[in-house]
Amino acid sequence: MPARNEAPTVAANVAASRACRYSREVIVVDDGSIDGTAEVAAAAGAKVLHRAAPAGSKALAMALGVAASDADAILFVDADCTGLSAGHLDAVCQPYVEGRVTMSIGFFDYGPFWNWVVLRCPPLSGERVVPRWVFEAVPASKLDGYTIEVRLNEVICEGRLRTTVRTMAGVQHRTKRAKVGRREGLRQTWRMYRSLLALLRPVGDIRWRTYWFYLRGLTIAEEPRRRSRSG
Ligand SMILES: Nc1nc2c(ncn2[C@@H]2O[C@H](COP(=O)(O)OP(=O)(O)O)[C@@H](O)[C@H]2O)c(=O)[nH]1
Ligand SMILES: [Mg+2]
Repeated sequence: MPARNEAPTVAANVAASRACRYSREVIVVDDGSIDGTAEVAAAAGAKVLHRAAPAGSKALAMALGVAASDADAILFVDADCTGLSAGHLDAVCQPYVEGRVTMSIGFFDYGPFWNWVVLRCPPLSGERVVPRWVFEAVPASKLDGYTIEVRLNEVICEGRLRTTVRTMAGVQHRTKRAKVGRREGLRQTWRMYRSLLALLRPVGDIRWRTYWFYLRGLTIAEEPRRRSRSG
């Protein structure tokens, strides 16, 4: 669980991750948080690691966490999720544990229409389980901030491996706007999307057809029922 200044939400996400039936250890990698994230995470039962470098990096934080574990599979969970439960994470892990897919991903719940769209888009979600070799197949030179999810996708797609995606009903995250205010939030969001777009050819090295390979290996899990049937 990479975490940078996520004190309001990290404890609940550590609790959900610890209660996931497939998790053995919850490792939070902090990057110089100044809001007590590390202390809150430790109090919630996580093992907390600190990155030494001055600049934050989600990708390098994840790499440090993976290196500190000997697990065969890694479930990544962002520290800023809201409404996340162990049941959501169990559901994300299950297809992987049963050997049906190499990568299983949970998406935030954007409502019926947007869920339909988002489940079919290139997956950027941080909530995903992969075998450790998939993470380790990303070269160190490509471990760069928010682009890590695209790099994991690249390993899966170029290997023609199977992915499943599902909506995690009721799960959202604290937006950058909520965390750092409107102006700074917009700036950070823009920088994140700019770094993602720059990965694509001709600027970057990701082939457009990678998405086609992704779709060919994709299974979309049944979308959650919002209302239970009466009677
Ligand atoms: N350790 C560490 N975690 C980070 C860093 N940047 C983002 N994160 C964490 O990565 C997760 C996703 O980041 P976030 O900013 O929410 O990205 P978004 O959900 O795509 O808007 C959150 O748990 C962040 O706290 C970083 O530089 N270092
Ligand atoms: Mg987030």
